[in-house]
Amino acid sequence: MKILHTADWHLGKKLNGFSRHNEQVLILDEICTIADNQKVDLVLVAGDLFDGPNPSSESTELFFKTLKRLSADGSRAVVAIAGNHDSPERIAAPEPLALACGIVLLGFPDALVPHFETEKGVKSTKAHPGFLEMELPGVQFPVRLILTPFANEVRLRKYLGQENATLELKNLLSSNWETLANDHCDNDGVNILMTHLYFVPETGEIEAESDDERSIAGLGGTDAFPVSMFPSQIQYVALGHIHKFWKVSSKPFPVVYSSSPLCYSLSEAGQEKFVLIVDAVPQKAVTLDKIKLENGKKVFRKTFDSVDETVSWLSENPDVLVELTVVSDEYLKTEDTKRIYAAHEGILDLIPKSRKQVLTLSNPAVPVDIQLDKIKLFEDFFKQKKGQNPSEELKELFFEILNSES
Ligand SMILES: [Mn+2]
Repeated sequence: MKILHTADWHLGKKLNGFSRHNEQVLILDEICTIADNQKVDLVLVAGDLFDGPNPSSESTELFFKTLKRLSADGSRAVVAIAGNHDSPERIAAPEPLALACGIVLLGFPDALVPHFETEKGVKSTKAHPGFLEMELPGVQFPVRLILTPFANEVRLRKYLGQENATLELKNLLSSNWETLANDHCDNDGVNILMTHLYFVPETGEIEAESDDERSIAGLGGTDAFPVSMFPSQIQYVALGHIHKFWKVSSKPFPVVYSSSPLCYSLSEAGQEKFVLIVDAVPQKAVTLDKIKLENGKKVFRKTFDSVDETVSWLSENPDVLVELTVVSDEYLKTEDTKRIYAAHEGILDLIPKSRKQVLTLSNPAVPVDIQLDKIKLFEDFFKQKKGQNPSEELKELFFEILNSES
């Protein structure tokens, strides 16, 4: 059977105030086309479906349209779990409608999926809190899913004590997974685990979380978990949370972050984005295929030495999002700033930077002399604040303001 693994859609996400909605429409269309072309039997969406707990109607509509299309009129199963950005209640609310189409939406880690069956033959055959077994049309064996939406001390409060909640959470998850796997995951079916948490390898590389996700540990969230927590019956672990494609571990089975479909923060600048196609049969190692997504805008962080260089790069790369740093001797003039912004629609930020040493008020190069004339004082002040000389234009403006006040 073929499984499409995606995650971290973050519908409604803005980057430095830039709406990504139009890109999200295109990228989800691309994912639907891949699911059709690859003749996928099951789609897994590993959390952070929306960017926030109260998505707009625009994002909600896109979400349901996409799930409906992915479900191919009830002939393909679609399973989506809540991530840390999602409201678990809101994700779970449309369950009765969604199940009728073969779409499973899980909000809480202990959710129990009611029995469902579509006319085209997607059918639940067993369910426990956090576990679902299904029969799929054209697939000769059952697929078992251990499903854990984002879990932290808050969302699992009723199961955890007050002290050392993080360690308790780890023990609770691993013992729960172990029990579910022992009870339901034998060699007659395909056994998959999907969750939205931060996992790290037993040793070696640790992946930095993106700007967006870094704050989680501080928000009543969870620390990194080791991959050794997964039960041995599992053949593939579909993860969400880290926005970069990352195979956390490949033995004894792949534990993988699929990547988000778009670059959602500047720390993801330059990343390629993927969906994963997992080919699975009982008792065998799965095969994994990365399919690169093409429809998202590239995100860049660029530094240029002159305004001309900046403008020429911008005109050669019209369809990207970019954070610009422009290094110069003199502070950027208004006309320079205007020229740069006029050259491009996707400037996330424009950071002027001086070649000279930056002086600060706490460390001024010269003590302030109030006998100096006002223009000279303004120049010194500007130099201290910005580390550059004010332009003639700016000095003239200051002079004008001085005169108008007298
Ligand atoms: Mn995310």
